[in-house]
Amino acid sequence: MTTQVIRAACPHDCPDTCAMLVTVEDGVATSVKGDPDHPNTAGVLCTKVARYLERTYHPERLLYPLKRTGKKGEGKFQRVSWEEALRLISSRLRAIADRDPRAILPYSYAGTMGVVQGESMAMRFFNRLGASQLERTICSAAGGIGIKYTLGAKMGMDTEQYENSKLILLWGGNPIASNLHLWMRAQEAKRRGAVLIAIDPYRSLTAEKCDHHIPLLPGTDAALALGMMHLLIQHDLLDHDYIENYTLGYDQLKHRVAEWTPEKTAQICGISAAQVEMLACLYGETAQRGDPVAIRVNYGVQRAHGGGMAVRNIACLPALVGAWRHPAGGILISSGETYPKNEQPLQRPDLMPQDVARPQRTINMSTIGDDLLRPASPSFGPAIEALVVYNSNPVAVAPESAKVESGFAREDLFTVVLEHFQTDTVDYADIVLPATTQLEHTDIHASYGHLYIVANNPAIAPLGEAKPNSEIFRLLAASMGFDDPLFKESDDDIAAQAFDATHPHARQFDWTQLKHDGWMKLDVPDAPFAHGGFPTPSGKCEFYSERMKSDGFDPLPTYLPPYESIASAPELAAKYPLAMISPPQRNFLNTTFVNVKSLRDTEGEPYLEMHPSDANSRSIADGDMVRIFNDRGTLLAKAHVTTNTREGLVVALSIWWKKLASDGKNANELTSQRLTDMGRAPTFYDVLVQVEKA
Ligand SMILES: Nc1nc2c(c(=O)[nH]1)N[C@H]1C(S)=C(S)[C@@H](COP(=O)(O)OP(=O)(O)OC[C@H]3O[C@@H](n4cnc5c(=O)[nH]c(N)nc54)[C@H](O)[C@@H]3O)O[C@H]1N2
Ligand SMILES: Nc1nc2c(c(=O)[nH]1)N[C@H]1C(S)=C(S)[C@@H](COP(=O)(O)OP(=O)(O)OC[C@H]3O[C@@H](n4cnc5c(=O)[nH]c(N)nc54)[C@H](O)[C@@H]3O)O[C@H]1N2
Ligand SMILES: [Mo]
Repeated sequence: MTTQVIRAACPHDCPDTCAMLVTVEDGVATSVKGDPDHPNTAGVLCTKVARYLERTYHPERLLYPLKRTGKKGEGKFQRVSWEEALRLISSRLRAIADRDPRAILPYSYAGTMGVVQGESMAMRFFNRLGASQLERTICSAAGGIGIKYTLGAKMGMDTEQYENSKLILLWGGNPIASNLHLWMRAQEAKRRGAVLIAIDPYRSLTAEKCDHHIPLLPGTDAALALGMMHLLIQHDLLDHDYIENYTLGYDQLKHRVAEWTPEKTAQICGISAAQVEMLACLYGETAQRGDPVAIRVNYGVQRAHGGGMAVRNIACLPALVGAWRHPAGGILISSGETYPKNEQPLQRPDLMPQDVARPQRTINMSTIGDDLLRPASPSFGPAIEALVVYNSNPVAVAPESAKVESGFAREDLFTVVLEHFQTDTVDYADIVLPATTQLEHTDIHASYGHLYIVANNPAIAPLGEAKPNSEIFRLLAASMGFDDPLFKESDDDIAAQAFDATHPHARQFDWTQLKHDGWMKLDVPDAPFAHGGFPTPSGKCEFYSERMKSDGFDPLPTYLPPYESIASAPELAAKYPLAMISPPQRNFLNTTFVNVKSLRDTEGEPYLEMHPSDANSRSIADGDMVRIFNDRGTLLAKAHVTTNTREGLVVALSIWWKKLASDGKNANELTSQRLTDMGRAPTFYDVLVQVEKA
């Protein structure tokens, strides 16, 4: 028997991007473990990826190309050869491209976060084709823009430093579920005497374990940050020297936050003035003592109307108290832009045809429901005639499902899906192509949590006739007659170009070495903004932002209420009085892993958490089936009556495969396609519903 241990990377959409060790015996993977030597992974994998073999060797893996035989959505297919599948796809795409290639749309997100199996060969293909561009907004676009206005880039604290913090605000995130290795650092900090505070409308697994929980109303975080700034200034809990040297617009900010008294803040956030005081004073006083104060701001705050502004406001706090002076102080939303990614050579935007009669067209992935149903028009351009979906499950994850499904059900739409499993989206495909999993292909990974580049070596041969995405796009390019040499580059060639080794952060980057070592840390200073140096236009932390002004926003921190809330939409709230959020279940990763039985069994069935007073007034008992509805749709779930939610808030942990739910639906039946203030991102947690006993 031959036994090998292969260095690999977890590919999933999670800030932790774990370094993994895969044991292979006679060509079969027999164990997947966290690399004990990798400082972030520390030998620990989450419950989901610890089951990666169950997913890889799942009896329902797609192993052969398929062609549709039933109606769209029915999920009936017959096996075809790769030659036949490629011929069917290229002849159809060529016919559409001859009329207008912009009628073809790629739809992809972060099923794998790998550079090779993500947007490299695929983007070269779609750019060369002249297809519509996809605006990838579904997750982090609002906060990404918000943080950039204040700090200049998506970068910040090193997650490894959180264990040295003395106060950690976990703001709109549930790291026990979705950023496990940060939670491990937070627990270490707590053992060393730190105070942990969760700011979250819901008592999540994480909030339950923190010292304090501030259960504000969804979509009101921008107001809470304004109220904190008011108090920091009023009580003079400031670092005047830091403000003077490294920030812009303090006087205007001071003027702006004057009206944000604890009472006004509390009223908008649905909490008490004492809670606002406690939060601001703990933050300011800890910093005044010279102790590091840290904020981890996550995705929960971005999924409402004012999500961009909320992140922009929260990002002002560390500079006010001088938290950036310490490696263990500051804020992190994403470390993504610390990596010098080589997008130009990987994606080759220069291949896009320059045709004045057909200017480039961009489609927002978050409004795919509306856009698939839109006819051709001068402002929109051609109707979408073909979709090529990879690394994503839009039928389940995109908002306002009823529209998304009607779009995918169009008989005249040609849909190709590259997948591991027969997802809700695959059910609507004309052609299905089987993709390899992380154990079967090569890749290289950045992270949006830590600061390492992680290599993924293939551990086993592809199962069945599955192929890597990169290879599928190479084959599609060949069958479309694209013969440029860049479509012949291997996965190793692509990985070797992933990062710019002339950039100071990645001077040690060398793919051959990395494949052997498994991972390397970027070369960045411990306290990136200790002496200013913010990548903003002024080089300072911008309380006042000229760029925001020219982009049409208020240049100072402000509060934009949710689209759907009792305070901001009283007429709608009269019909649908309950706010609904649908954050991730611990044992699923978006919709990935929902079909892994052991993980699904842990989560049971779709349920709706509601407060006892909301349940009682509707005669709903724990365990009853309930109907959740609004103007966009209706969903069934089992009621869990619990004080983990606040009055007026219901929580539908997500994201279920629709076909695995009793009514064939999930929470996106109720979400809307309205977009955030910044970044044109979805407002998944800005939703009003009514609930009744089913
Ligand atoms: N297990 C698991 N891990 C994941 C994922 C997963 O699906 N499952 N998804 C991955 C992805 S794609 C992402 S983007 C990240 C997400 O990472 P996080 O943002 O840490 O993840 P969530 O678990 O969604 O936590 C969001 C929290 O925000 C709260 N929240 C909702 N609305 C508001 C609000 O208006 N204000 C505040 N302050 N809080 C609010 C929710 O109750 C929830 O507890 O996690 C990644 N990791
Ligand atoms: N209601 C509600 N909706 C949400 C959210 C929410 O909190 N609430 N969260 C939103 C967020 S943050 C995000 S990021 C999106 C996530 O949306 P998606 O990025 O679409 O994530 P998944 O649902 O996990 O689907 C990824 C798919 O990619 C496939 N895949 C994985 N690796 C590969 C590969 O190598 N090749 C190919 N071809 N396929 C592969 C997986 O099998 C899986 O079916 O959902 C959003 N939708
Ligand atoms: Mo996400």
